[in-house]
Amino acid sequence: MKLAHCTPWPEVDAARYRAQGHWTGQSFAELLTEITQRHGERTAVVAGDTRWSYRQFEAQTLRLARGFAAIGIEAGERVVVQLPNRAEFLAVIFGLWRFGALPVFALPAHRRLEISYFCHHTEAAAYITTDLHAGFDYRQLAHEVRAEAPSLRHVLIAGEPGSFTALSALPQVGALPLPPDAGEVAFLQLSGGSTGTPKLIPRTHDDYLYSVRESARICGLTPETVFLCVLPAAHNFALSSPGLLGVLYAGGTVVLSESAAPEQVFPLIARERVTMTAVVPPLVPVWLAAAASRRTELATLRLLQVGGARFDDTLARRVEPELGARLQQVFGMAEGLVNYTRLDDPPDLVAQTQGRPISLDDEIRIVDDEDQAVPEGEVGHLLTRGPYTIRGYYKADAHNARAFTTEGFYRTGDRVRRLPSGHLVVEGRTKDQINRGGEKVSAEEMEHLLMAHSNVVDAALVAMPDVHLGERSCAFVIRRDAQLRAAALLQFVRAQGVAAFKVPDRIEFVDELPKTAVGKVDKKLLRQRITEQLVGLSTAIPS
Ligand code: AMP
Ligand code: DBH
Repeated sequence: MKLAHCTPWPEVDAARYRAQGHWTGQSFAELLTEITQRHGERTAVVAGDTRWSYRQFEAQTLRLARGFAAIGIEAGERVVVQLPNRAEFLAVIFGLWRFGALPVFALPAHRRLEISYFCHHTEAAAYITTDLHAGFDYRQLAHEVRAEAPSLRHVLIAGEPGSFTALSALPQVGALPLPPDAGEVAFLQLSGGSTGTPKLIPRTHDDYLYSVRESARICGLTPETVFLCVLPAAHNFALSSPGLLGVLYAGGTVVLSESAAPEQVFPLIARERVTMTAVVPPLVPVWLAAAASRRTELATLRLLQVGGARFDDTLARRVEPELGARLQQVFGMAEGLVNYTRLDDPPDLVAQTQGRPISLDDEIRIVDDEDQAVPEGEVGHLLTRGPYTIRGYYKADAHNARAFTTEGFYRTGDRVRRLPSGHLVVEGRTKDQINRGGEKVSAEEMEHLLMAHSNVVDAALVAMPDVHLGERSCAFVIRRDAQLRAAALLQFVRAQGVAAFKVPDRIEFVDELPKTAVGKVDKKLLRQRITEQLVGLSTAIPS
């Protein structure tokens, strides 16, 4: 691991993962060369009007790699990538990987505060984004980011560049540096986080590709697989479980969609003969409702993966009868560990559990508050360590001391129980986060943004139940004077430049925040309070 501020696996463990064949020494660049040799004329990527064979895809990545090298981006340098679900996303990341530059994965929803932070924190050399997407002009964002990020030497735009440089117009160098070593960090992935600032996750070629290969095997991928990507491509689920990378590894076809709405997605499934896709739980009822009248469009769909947040078992049982596709639950995390229900699991396990780990070498501990194992079958905190789970976040020493045990186990912040079969059931969480239908909001990050307002004395963000998203966020706020209105406070939060999904769904002004015996804000009580209030509302107002 050459990238500074990363915690490598101890050499004994690394040696074992290599000896077992988990870490093969192949980098992403070498993988692409190999799959292109094997599947050259098959279709690799379909997005909008773009349709690339593996050979064309490889040529695109090489052209970009030569361009990046020509403008002076070097191996080991960080490049913030914020692209919608278009073919360029894949060409850019493989282009960077070709000579060992490191993508830093941002989401299209991120705004000035987040992108500037990623650029700053990673001392990024470049920021690659798009022109327009979902009604938003990313070039405007790029202007703001560039003014705040002194390390940025380049802003590159996929599409109409405005005053920046177009990805399609990069100069070309002849010779490229050699591909990186597979033991090095390949990219920085984003964590949903539970702290004041987002945490970045250093993943190596070796560790990530192990999870990708095994995921492809578990999900039965073949060159005939046609995978539809409707979640943001950079999301760890869509990228690697088995996602875009797993499908490319298997020689299948990746179809990228910028929309997840049935009106756009169902015709695309029919046209491209899509066989599998991955969604977050809130999309399922929407697709089930649409399938009632347009199921014929889903005739080729064989596997629906659902993950990112807890999926309700009643909905789970409707998937196969109503969509005609088998369900697979996926419980994963960008830090590493991924669990799948297996294709041959009995229906009850598929409906009621979040699956079991990828690897026999995924070590699982389920413990109480003192880190002691709970009796088998009981609920406890999930700790994990293994061949593709990080040992530390990037540049986050103080947080790492809390997020990992001294033995290197990652404290997932999830509460789970384990069945005799090894399957895990997610029962809740201890991390201070709101899981808004798969989109994670760190309470502390939003509390800081609320408290930056001169009229706010204190703020606490908690989850409140929601029929569509599972959870939404509610901010309890103590204000200095009653002139401050919720709408103005929300406007203040937005104006700081954050992803819309993080902006509180509700504000409750209060005179004080309840405290626990040790003097911390009692969030359990706040969650209870807002839940009761919402139940009261729904019974008081006839629907
Ligand atoms: P992150 O660490 O930001 O990648 O988010 C991963 C977290 O998402 C996990 O630790 C869980 O809290 C949550 N999560 C992911 N998949 C599931 C699932 N299938 N059921 C419940 N929670 C999930
Ligand atoms: O929520 C996640 O982060 C997630 C869900 C499913 C994930 O990272 C994954 C699969 O790999």
